[in-house]
Amino acid sequence: MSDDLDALKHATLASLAEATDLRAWDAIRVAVLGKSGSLTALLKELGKTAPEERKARGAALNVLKTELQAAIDARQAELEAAALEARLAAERIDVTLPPQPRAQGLIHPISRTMEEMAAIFGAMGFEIAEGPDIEDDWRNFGALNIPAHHSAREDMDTFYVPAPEGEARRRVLRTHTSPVQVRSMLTRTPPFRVIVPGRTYRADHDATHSPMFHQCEGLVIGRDITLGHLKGCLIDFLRAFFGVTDLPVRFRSSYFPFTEPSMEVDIGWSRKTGEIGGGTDWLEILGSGMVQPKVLANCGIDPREFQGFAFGMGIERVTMLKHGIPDLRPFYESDLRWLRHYGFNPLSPAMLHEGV
Ligand code: 2NL
Repeated sequence: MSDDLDALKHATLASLAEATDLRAWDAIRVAVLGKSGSLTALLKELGKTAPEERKARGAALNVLKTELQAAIDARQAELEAAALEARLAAERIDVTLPPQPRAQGLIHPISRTMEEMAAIFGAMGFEIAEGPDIEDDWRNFGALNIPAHHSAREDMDTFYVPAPEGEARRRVLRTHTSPVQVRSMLTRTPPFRVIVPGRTYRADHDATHSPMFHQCEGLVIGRDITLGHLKGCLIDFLRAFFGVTDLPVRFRSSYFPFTEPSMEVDIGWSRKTGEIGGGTDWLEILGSGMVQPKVLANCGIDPREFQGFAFGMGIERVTMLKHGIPDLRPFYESDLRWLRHYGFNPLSPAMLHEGV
């Protein structure tokens, strides 16, 4: 092989070896075998070669072309395989890695209890009623047959709010959710069932009382509502809420100005272990009674035609009992460590199961 062909062969093989990607490889291919490539140019010059050298030169050029074409093809295969390997490595997925961390954000135990109550009473046909935190004295006390000298009405317990511009009477921060039930009786047509979860306010503040706390009250009004309905409804609720199907429930005679007869409701538990439904001790859990006829009349319902029952319970208290939370104060402190410990994952099967 003549020197120039030998030089071209070695130069091409060397640059092919140096080409590390297909772009560089293609540049070499075009520079050698392309339309204006160096080997193509040599082939074109064959016609100008002296006739006695033409045959040998042509044969040498053809051998070189075959050789270089083979080298170029082989390098292409190598580079394509390397590119595929690199892509497979880059796109590799480790299916054994743990999944994405779960969504952040937890449901506050107060919210969870209110949602569970809404789900249980909702299944019994109750609607949720809401109303303002600031009420007038009549809706909070008068309509409920709470006398002026009643302890809950004294300045000690009630937060007063100045009368609005142009009005004579001061307002109160509702001391219970009952004014919402008063509103329900005034605006709804019996029969109806409502529960009223919400914020309430009392001016006592110590380790077991917060000036703002939460209640859930309920009210059922109909033509033939009896104490039997009250008992069945509350027994079913308490067993569903605490998840104990044979939970012992006891009704104990009591007094409230807005119900007659009135009953406090106890559940069985163990004072020693705190286990709900276990042990031989009783724990007061809610207050209830048949709505006082005067209260029905105050709220525009004829007590000769309709009667009903009502009940009320403290959300914080039942939440602490259900989940073994020992202290009331952290409920309102937004301490992330407490919230992470007692909060609920909104996507957990338990939360979805509650239907809330
Ligand atoms: C308790 C006791 C109770 C009611 C609340 C009520 C409301 C109206 C009429 C009649 Cl508008 N009653 N509510 C009745 C009995 C007990 O709550 O210990 N709450 C924490």
